[in-house]
Amino acid sequence: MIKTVQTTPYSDQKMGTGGLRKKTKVMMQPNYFENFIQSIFNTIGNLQGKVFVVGGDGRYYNDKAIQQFIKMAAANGVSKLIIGQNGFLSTPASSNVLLKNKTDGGFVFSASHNPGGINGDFGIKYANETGGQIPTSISDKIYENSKHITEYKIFESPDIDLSKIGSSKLGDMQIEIVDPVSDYVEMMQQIFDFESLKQLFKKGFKMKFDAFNAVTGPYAIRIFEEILGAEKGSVINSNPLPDFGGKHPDPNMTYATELLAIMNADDAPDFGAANDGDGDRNMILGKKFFVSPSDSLAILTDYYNIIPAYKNGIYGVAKSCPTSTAVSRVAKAHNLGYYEVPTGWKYFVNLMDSKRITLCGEESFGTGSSHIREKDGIWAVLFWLSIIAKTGMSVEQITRDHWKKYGRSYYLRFDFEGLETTVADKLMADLEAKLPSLAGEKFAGYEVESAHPFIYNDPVDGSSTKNGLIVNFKGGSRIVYRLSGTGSSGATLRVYLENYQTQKLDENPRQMLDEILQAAMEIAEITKRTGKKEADIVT
Ligand code: VG1
Ligand code: CO
Repeated sequence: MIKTVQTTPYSDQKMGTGGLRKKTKVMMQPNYFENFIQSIFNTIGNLQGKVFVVGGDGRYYNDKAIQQFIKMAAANGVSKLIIGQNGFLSTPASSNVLLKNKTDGGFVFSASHNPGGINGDFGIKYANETGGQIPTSISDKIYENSKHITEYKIFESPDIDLSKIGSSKLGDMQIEIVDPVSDYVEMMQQIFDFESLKQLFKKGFKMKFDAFNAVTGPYAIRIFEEILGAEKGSVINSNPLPDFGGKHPDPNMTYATELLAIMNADDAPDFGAANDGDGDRNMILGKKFFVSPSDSLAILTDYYNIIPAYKNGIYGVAKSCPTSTAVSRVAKAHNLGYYEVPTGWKYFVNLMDSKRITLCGEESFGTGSSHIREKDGIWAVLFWLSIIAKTGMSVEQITRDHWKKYGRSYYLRFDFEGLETTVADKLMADLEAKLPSLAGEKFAGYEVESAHPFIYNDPVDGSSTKNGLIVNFKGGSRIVYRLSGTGSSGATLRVYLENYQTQKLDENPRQMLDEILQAAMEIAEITKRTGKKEADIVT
């Protein structure tokens, strides 16, 4: 039975950098989730014949949300849903299923690297037929729709059993439950040389992978332990739990404490890695050694031709604006096309579809390629393992070798969290207004060469996006300021600092960035305006 439910709009259903992300309790308000899904359906229009992929990272409220989604899809005339078994699909796996089956879109219920649980966050990522998350032009329409919604449609039925692989029907809609892991594994086997990776582990290579009790556990166990032969226990926190066992599934130096302790011990394994809640981010570690994500992108790009899928050549490479300039030097050396886009993976999609780029990445622990249209955590780990297998070098040697060849971009991101939105907005507006007057000024001994907002003109669809403010110093150092678009409360100011050196390759990043940090604080009047003397999180 199809039921039409009367509803009243919520005013805050605007998608940010990675979809709609809210406190779980906000998402659980009456009709909140349903309003948003109906707004998407309304925006798409006629759903006859449409097929969507659905899954999530297993966090709290996933089970309820997926059931509601299935019933709403059936009531709105969707023809078919492809659903990950038990409601699980990582973001990269979802993009793969979406593209492989040429479906019309995909939904991942996840707040990515944000904590889960009833007191954590919940989110909705919506991709269209490109396999990537929708452009702002579409999310704006959905937002408009959400502000005027008066009713939604839902099929009245008992919950669907998601535990068994196979096909069934709800009303006229077909439901196909698929193994969330197998297609993904197959794709990885097509990209990388699994035989050489098996040899690596046969020789006694040791790794630890932290899945933070989120979605990547089953993928990592299957690939690293069962197929490649890494010893049992190589994957830690591998059991997906609704609250991630209380962990904050953000693979960085602040939250990956368990893995960092393992990798900093004297008996550390050769290699360490972690993924975020929905499996699109990665952190790479060696024995007592951390690889900055911006360096990681540059290093992967430098080694593209050792990977079977890329050995015949790649189109080009792109990074988000705040990501360090390391990859630009590799692009130049290999004579590759090079692009800089605003923060958010969706901006890479057009570049991949138009064959301008193959590889891309962000400083926020995201790297990927055009095999799908999302960043891909396990892909990045397999790429690193491939470089190690090929070169016989350690993570640290590979990275140091890179610095010797190209110089080193010392890089850190400083996050000022929990700011009042009005304070943060004014800080950015005032800073933008004074950028033109900064050229030639000196701060903490650094002279400003140029300062301007980052504006991206998409070469494919002609859209223009302004995101972030850049201050360039003489000598190659720079600051990028921007406000986060993924928070679920208040505002976060992100300050990205880079200091490029060709001779000093072995210094402490924090020290190398200390003066630029002072300059950054001074230029944006951070302490005066926010009361904060230092950043809350440094990654
Ligand atoms: C952050 C990162 C950005 C990333 C986004 C989604 O956005 O900075 O690089 O694309 O999260 O990541 P923001 O607006 O808070 O800086 V994920 O792992 O949610 O998909
Ligand atoms: Co994520």
